[in-house]
Amino acid sequence: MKGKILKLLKDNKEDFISGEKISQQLNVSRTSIWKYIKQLKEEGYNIESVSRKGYRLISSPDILTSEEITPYLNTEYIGRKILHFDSIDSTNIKAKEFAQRGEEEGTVIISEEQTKGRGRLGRSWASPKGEGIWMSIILKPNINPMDASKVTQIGAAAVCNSINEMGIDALIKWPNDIVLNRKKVCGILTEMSAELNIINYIVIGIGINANIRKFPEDIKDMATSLKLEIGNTISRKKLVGKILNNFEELYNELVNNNSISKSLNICRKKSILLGNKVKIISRNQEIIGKAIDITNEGELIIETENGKREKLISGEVSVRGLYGY
Ligand code: BTX
Repeated sequence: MKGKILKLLKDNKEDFISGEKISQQLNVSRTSIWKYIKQLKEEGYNIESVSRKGYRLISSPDILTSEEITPYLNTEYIGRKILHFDSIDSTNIKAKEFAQRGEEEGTVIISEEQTKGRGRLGRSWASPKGEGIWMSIILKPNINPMDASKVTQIGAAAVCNSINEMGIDALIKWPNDIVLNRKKVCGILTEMSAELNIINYIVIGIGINANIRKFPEDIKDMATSLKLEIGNTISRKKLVGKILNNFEELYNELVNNNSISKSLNICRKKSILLGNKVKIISRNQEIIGKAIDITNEGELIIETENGKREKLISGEVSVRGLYGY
């Protein structure tokens, strides 16, 4: 009901809408309306209330709730349910709990802050309050568990496309980073629960440094935010909407045709690695060579100095000048 009242206020932004009208349209008592308006005000909505005129929405807060993101969505199922938190340990941890308990595909968990944001291999992810996009999408694809890493490529393509649509020229650092001016602006963490041949669920966690103003000392040379690079505060809700829209389109290709060709075209076109000399640490082994291509399965092909070609499914990649190599 709160969402419906908010929608009415948003649709009537130019004018006051009377309590009576809201009550008639939504079939809810005047007292309940007053309670919901009070809640909205507590969430940061600036609502003017004038007796005999009614209510008027002056401004909305910068929060990533379902009510704020839905107007930007054109998806069928991705993000149609958004669970929003003010502060939690990690959206991936929360999403896994929900998925385990039967939450359906497409549900998105978003938090304004993460107190234990996670990167790969137990590393941590800085997630300050209200300055980034910290979200996880629950997926239940009927694909082979061996193909789960393809979801990371879909996520990288969706985020890169969306940032590009905002007029910012981000690039993809295979397999799970988006970089801007050679610094990391987004990281993706895909986790899965599976049995031998069947996936129970996949959680794809996306962390975007949207409006972060200052980074901790230990990562300030490798990390950046969209705001620091372009000089403006960006609309987090608009960007979330774009990411979910792009994600659904690209993910549908995997689910319906067992292919990620559209995502890979973006990953190849926007790759910061292809054509460059790279160093990769994969399964405790260090490989130096030239990044040649990304296969249709999403693996990176490296040509070493002795002409041997290696295919990698994941790894820690550095390029000269990027992250200190
Ligand atoms: P990664 O292992 O590739 O990168 C983690 C490394 O990146 C850290 O060790 C640190 O050096 C650096 N780092 C930490 N925080 C930041 C930051 N905010 N910006 C840039 N660099 C940073 C990448 O792992 C995957 C990150 C996924 C984060 C999302 S947020 C929503 C979801 N929930 C959750 O707990 N994780 C994911």
